[in-house]
Amino acid sequence: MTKIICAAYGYGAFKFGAHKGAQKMYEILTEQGLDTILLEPDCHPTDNSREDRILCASTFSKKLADTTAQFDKPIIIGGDHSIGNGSWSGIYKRLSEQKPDYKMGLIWIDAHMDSHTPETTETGTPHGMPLAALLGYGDQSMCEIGKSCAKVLPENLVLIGTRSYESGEEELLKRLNVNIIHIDDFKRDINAAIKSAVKTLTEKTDGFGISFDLDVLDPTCLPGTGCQEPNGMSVEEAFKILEELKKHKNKIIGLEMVEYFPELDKKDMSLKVYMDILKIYQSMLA
Ligand SMILES: [Mn+2]
Repeated sequence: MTKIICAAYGYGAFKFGAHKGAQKMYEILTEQGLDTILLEPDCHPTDNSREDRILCASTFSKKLADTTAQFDKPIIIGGDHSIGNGSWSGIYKRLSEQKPDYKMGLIWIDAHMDSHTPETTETGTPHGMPLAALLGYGDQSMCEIGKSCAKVLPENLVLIGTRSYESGEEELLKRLNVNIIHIDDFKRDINAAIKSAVKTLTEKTDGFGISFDLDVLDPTCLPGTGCQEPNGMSVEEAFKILEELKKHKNKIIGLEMVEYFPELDKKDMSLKVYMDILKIYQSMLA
């Protein structure tokens, strides 16, 4: 049975509330009889300093990595996106112990790049940093989780739906030649965009993971998330990506969904989408 890990961490975002998404999902899924664990933070930032925020995000990600490393193909439910560093560091640790030199592919379905280092960030929020950390850039406490090395090679990473980012993180990803599929390119030719993503995820990898940030969707269809960005994907477009990736389900190593804010939702419309994504996730692992 698939292990579902609800990672109730919300201090990584500027707006506090994503932890409630994980807590709510834990209640719903436990009620449904699914095999679910709830992880809560042990570290609580005492002030708004960057150091404190980063320390607590790293502490939680370490706890999460210790958990994801125990299970085959887990589903991780956030929480804010800072947990991504923990999810994938733990999954990578497990797989690289089974096969040294394991090549992990990763698709980051998100309006943002999440590729800041403490040096380039303007806001200092850890949910803008997990991808840089997974690539091996950033604060040492973030980069050394699971294993003290980069968890994903730039050539095996693809971002899709990108539309809101700062120059520092864009420079890092461009310098590393990461495949970034901006929302306009995606909308112009969805089939070509998905084909490009699949190529990156499967060509030189042993397996790949999916990280889905709800803010990739347009706020008109998904109000229940903390960093809404206009001009997003429709629900149908996002599901099409997942259905195409499902054709390669034998290579899937783990699945993550983040940034659900119940307090910002309208008549549970975001919850419904979140549950639909979870259903697709479960079908990918069946
Ligand atoms: Mn994100």
